[in-house]
Amino acid sequence: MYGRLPIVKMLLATIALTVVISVVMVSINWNGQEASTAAPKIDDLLNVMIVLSSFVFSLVMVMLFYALYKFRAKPGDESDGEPIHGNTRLEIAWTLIPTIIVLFGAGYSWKVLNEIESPSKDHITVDVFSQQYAWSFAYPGKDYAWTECEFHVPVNKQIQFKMHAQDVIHSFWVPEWRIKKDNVPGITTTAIVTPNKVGTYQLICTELCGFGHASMRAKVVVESPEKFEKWVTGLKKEIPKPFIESIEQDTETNPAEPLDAGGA
Ligand SMILES: [Cu+2]
Repeated sequence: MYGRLPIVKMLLATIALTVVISVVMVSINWNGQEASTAAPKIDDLLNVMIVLSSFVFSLVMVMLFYALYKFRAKPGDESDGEPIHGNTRLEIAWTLIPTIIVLFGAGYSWKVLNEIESPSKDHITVDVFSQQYAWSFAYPGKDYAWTECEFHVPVNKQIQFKMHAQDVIHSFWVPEWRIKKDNVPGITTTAIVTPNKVGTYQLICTELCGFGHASMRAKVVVESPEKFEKWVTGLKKEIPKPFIESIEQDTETNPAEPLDAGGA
């Protein structure tokens, strides 16, 4: 045998490398400005994941380079390697540690998702219509006031977006809100967001949906409730009939018949 490994030294090297990588990676502002109540929670989750990944990466690198250096073949050594039959303690460790890390990540993500998706009674609903290659929006609380390529919402109020795809799969994404949700034909999906910073943002389609995908954007204005009321009551366009039909087919309030019932 090669004798005891310098476990304490390797652990110290792993911790030092973890700290260096984490400091660099966490200091980078990966997601940009935060403009919803969900954003800081999602960014914190990302930072915790970065630290955990840095630890795993550092551990693997320290062990790899130690093994490469310590057990390298001497010049002229053409013999076979020593036959090794495994190491039960090591195998338990490399099963248990990743399991604990993954379970911790799952539990923490679950908690964050629960918090950011918890519905509030005091919310407004906005219907979102996506089609190749444009967005439009209707306000059910305002007689289905309808707007194309631009929508406004009041600040510090929970908004429940009901997504209705008219043709292929699109995806609703406002980077500063962090929330991203697929729009799927035949299914109504919901995104819950509480914008908490007044400003102008961009809604981006983030599902490759065809030739004009890159230009499928809309202007998002977060403003005071007074300004929002004024803007929404000024909307004069009538909502097109197919969109009303999409709302009526809402799969959340009208679940589809079981597959075997229609004989289709
Ligand atoms: Cu799209």
